[in-house]
Amino acid sequence: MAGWRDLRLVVSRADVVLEVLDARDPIGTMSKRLEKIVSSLGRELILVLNKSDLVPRRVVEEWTRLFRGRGYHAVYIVARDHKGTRILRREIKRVAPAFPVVVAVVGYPKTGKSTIINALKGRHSASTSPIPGSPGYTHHIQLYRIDSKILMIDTPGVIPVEGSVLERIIRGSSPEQLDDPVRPAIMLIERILEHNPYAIRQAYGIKENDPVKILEEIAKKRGWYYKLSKEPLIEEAARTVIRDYHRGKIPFYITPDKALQQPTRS
Ligand SMILES: Nc1nc2c(ncn2[C@@H]2O[C@H](COP(=O)(O)OP(=O)(O)OP(=O)(O)O)[C@@H](O)[C@H]2O)c(=O)[nH]1
Ligand SMILES: [Mg+2]
Repeated sequence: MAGWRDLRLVVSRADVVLEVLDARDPIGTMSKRLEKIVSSLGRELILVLNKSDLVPRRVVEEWTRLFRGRGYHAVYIVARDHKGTRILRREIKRVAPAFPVVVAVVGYPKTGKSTIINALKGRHSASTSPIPGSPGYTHHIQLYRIDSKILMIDTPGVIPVEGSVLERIIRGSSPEQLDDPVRPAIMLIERILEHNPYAIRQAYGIKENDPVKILEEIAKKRGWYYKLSKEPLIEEAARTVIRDYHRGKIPFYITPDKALQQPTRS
């Protein structure tokens, strides 16, 4: 995982930065620190709300309006289905100070950065090359040619995950790497149920409301038990919940009015 210095280096190489947010939880996936770096270096910033297929259109439009009202450039897309890519490309060209423009795609893990680049590349050109003259982390960063006017930088794992304890745990490492997936999975389930009381029922057909019982039920349904004690293997169920959340299998999203009622997350 790279650090803030690497992020600064990436931003300094770009003219425009796309901050990729998860449309299900845009505030929870924003990085104030990234935005400070972008503005201190005088670069252009565009918020890209990705995965909007997982959110009703009126909600993602409300989010976009709210961000624009706060002075951001903002667009929403479904990178996976190549939806909204034309608008995004137009927005990039609108804010570009000069051409060819170099665009860094930055955001928390699994927000869809690489998918965005692939969607914009389309069938045209896949030619890539490392950024010339870059030391360390940025040496490995690839430059993608989108068209004759746009070059893009993909940045895997460049934002150190801040935000809530939950965000740090579920986005900081893959569910397979977590020593204790149960605690973050419980926090995640609580957060999901707070915003959609039916989410677990819809995703797994389980009617429980207690997070530990939910994990037990998931393990039982899949036949996951400890060999010796024959207790349900809730660790595996916990990993499944985190993975399903990233994949969008659990119906969950936050509306702007709810997010604005909540105190700023620490
Ligand atoms: N539902 C939905 N899923 C998406 C969308 N875009 C990307 N994904 C999925 O999100 C997951 C992560 O996508 P990536 O493009 O690998 O995300 P990334 O930000 O490059 O991830 P890292 O490089 O690991 O930080 C994949 O399973 C994608 O299929 C989208 O618009 N809608
Ligand atoms: Mg990636």
